[in-house]
Amino acid sequence: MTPVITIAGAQMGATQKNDTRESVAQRMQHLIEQAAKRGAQLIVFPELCLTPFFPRWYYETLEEADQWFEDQWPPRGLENALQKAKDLNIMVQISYAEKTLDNHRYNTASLISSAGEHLMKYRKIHLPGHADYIPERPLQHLEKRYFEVGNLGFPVERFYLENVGEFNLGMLLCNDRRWPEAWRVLGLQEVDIVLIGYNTPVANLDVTHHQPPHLKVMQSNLSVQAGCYQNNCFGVSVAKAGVEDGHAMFGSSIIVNPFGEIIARSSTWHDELIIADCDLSLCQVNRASTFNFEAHRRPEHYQRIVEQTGSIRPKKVVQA
Ligand code: CDT
Repeated sequence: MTPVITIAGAQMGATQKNDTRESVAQRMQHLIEQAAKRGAQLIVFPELCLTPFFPRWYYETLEEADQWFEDQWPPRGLENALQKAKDLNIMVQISYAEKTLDNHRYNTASLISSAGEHLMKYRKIHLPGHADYIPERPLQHLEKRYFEVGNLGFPVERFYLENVGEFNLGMLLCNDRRWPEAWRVLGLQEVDIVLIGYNTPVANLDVTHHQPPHLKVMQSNLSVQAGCYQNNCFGVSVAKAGVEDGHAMFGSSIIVNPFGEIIARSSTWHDELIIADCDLSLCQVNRASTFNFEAHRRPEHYQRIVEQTGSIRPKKVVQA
C-alpha cells in the first residue's frame, strides 16, 4: 500500500457580519463536493470558518459576543454539509468559537470522520492580541477577551484510512503556527500531518514598525515551512481571505511537505481549494537522519524552554 493521502485545504473568502449561517454552510458544502470530486480524503477549513473574524470587534460583555459561539454539536446549520461529507466519504476539519455547557469559551478545531463521527478536538493555546479595548489601536484583536487558553494541550491521534494506512494527526490554530514549541510538542508525538486554520490581517498591527504585506506572508510561510521541516511532517495551512467588513486578510493558504517545500498554494482571496497528494513515507526520511530526535536531541540543555516565559537579558556587561 502506498501511504498517500490526498488533502484539500478549503480557503474561504470573506464572511460578512450580515451573511447568514445558511449561506456559509452552502459555501462549505460546495467546497466539500469539489474536494471529493478531485479525490480528496480530508478537507480542512480555516479558523473560525463559520463566522467573520469577530475578535476585531469590542463587546462590553461576553454574552453580547455569544451570537458568534457554537454551543451544540454539530454547529447550527452544518447538518447538510456534514451529511454530504459523509455521503462522499471525506474527513472534515472545521474550526469555530466554542461555548461549553459550563460557560467556557474556546477557539476550537474539530476533526470529523468520513462516517460523520467527531474524532478529535483542539483548543487554541496561543491567543494573540489583548483583552481590553485599546483606543489608540486602529484595529482591535480581542482574542484574549473572548477565549480562554485551550485546555487540551497539543494532542496527536493515530488514525487508519483504507488505502492509506496509519497516520498521526495534530492541529494548530493561527497564531500557534508561529511558535516552534507548539510544533515540537507535536513532533515529539511523531505527527505526520498538522492541520492549521488561520485568519491573518494584512494591516500592520505593530504600531512601531511598518511591515508590508509581502513580509507578513513570508513570515507565515516561513513558520509553517520550518515547522514541517524540523518536525518531519506535512502542514496544511488554510486561511480565511479577502476583505471582511473593511478589513483585509492576506489568505495565502499553503500545503507544505516534510522537507519544508510548498507543494500547493492558493492564488485568490476567494473560496478556493488547494489540493496535494501527501506521501507519508516522506515523513520517515529525516526522522531517520537529521531530525532523529532520539539520537540527537539534548533536552538537558533545554530547561529554559519550559521554566521561563519571557526572555531574560544576561546580567554582566563585558567590554567587547
Ligand atoms: N487569528 C490569529 O491568531 N491571528 C494572528 C494575528 C495576530 S495580530 C495581533 C496571527 O498570528 O496570524
